[in-house]
Amino acid sequence: MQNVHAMRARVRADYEAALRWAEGDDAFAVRFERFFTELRDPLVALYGDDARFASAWERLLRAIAATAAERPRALRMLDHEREVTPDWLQREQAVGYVTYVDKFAGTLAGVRKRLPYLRELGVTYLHLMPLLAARPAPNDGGYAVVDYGAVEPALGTMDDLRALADDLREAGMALCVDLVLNHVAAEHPWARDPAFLRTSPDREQPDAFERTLPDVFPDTAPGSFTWSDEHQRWVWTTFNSYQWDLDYTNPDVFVAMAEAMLGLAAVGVDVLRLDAAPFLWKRLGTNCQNQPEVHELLQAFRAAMRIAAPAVAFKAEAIVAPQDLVPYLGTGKHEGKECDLAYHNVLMVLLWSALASGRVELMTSTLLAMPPVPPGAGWLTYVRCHDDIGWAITPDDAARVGEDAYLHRRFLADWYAGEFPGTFARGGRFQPDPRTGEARTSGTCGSLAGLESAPDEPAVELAIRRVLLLHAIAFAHGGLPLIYMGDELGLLNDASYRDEPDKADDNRWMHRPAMDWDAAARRHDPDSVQGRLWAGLRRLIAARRATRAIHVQGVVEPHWTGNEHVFGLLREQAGERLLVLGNFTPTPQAVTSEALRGFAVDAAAGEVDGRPVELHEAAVVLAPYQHLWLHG
Ligand code: OTU
Repeated sequence: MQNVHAMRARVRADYEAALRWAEGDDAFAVRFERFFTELRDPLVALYGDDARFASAWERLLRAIAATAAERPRALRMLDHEREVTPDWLQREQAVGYVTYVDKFAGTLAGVRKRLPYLRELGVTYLHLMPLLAARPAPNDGGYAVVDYGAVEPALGTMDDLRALADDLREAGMALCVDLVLNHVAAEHPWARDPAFLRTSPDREQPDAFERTLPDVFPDTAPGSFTWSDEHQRWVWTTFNSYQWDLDYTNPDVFVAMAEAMLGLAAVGVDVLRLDAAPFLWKRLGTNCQNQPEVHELLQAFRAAMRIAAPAVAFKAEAIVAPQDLVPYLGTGKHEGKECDLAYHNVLMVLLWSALASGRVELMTSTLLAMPPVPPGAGWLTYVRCHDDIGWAITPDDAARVGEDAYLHRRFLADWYAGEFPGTFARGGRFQPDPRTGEARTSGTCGSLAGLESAPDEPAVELAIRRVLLLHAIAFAHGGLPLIYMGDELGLLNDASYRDEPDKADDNRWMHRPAMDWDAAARRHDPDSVQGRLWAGLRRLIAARRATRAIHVQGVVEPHWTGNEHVFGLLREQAGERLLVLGNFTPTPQAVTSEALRGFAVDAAAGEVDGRPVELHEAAVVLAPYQHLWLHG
């Protein structure tokens, strides 16, 4: 640790050098001063004793200074704008959309042509699934990168990405791109260097680690290590055998990944989705997730980005328990902030749970127990994404409402696999565990909500109402709501992946259908499924825009309605109050006026849902799956 102190003094000397590299740029000088210790301290703590650190550090400073110096005027302006608007991702106007480039529009150039569609929907944030050069299939949908400096050739070039980023900026939309930082494709040049990997000559270490390591893909990729003939060693592979984990104890790995991030910033990417963030640091005897060093790494990445390109934000992809999740939004050591956004996986799981059971006690009590989000950060709320739904219901959550977590998780897996009496859902079991009968769930929003199984028009209408209800809560919750490609049209499960050998064993592909532009063309027909969903989502987006209480910095609190089938969500910001009620059953449900605690119900309360409000003397009655927006 003596070295650490010496190193701290040494790196301070490099400060002057870095300032010279970005000579004459006052804004850079200010940012460099402001974030210097936030960059230095975590890195010195992680690598101060490592002989490789001195050269890595210098390379890092040069990369930061170069990125800042090369930033074109439009991006510098954006840097300034976002420095004075730190809540730019959390405003009530923000609405996200996530899609695969190829499935949506073939190529990046194709996406540029489809921007009017996204504009019409009201999208302000576009997340494109992995688009950097990946190994040939199988590549886990692009999550096995061979070159962080190039776009996947089938999708286009870096120039196409830059042109798309320019168009999006012009249209007032931010661009989010995936950054896979835990692992690289086995074919990546970095994977030729054993110092970039976690390897072991024999089974001793792997066996020791695997005693406490959970399997992410137990069914298709059991174990966390893969034998490499090339290295004659076991290589750490948390996910698939062709995704090789990087060794972040090596400072050169940190700098290589920082350079990849800075490269994307230079092209005009606004948000980086940090894939599989919890897994970056391994520790024997643990599940090798959420280790304290992960937070130091993220704080250092963030500080580097704040100096080079402060317009760029980070989104944490950490599907972990709430107490482990909130630190990714920045409550760590060194006063460093980390990510600006994180997926609210718990809300997503609770929405589907409430829909299956028709009961809201678990959602109400679990959300009440959620730790608050640190100031300045926000949730990403969503109903579906490209991954499976893992039924993350803990024994504590279930016990609070007198349920058994294991039985409830099994019920949800059965219900959404379409194998429970009375279910409306058509989905698939993902990575089923034959020992426990548990499984995660695959399926599109439309299929899971009953559109696929609906035998007649009344059932179709109920399914549409379910889709809209879940989105209504996600949109009202606060944070940045994300619409998953095709859900705005009710696209159903796509079985074609089963005919593709490289995808057949991964049923997450069932909910990654190609965009159906013929279906999209029906979106203005008010009688079509597409027209009803489209109009419903547009009403939600308009309601969000018009409601200041939705601003993420305000209060977000579940509200007990006295009816276990009707969820209540209370929002409050700057004196404006909003209570959203949602009926999670296919039958009418009443909420007494007393339970509304002063919120008056008027005709306008039903406008967002699009159905009239049924008022009785002392109660309001919600139609099947109806949501009401009460202002107070
Ligand atoms: C992520 O998911 C991606 O979203 C997946 O599509 C990838 O397959 C995977 O990384 C590998 O790149 O476990 O079941 O806590 O939940 O990183 C999906 C984070 C996953 C993990 C998450 C991972």
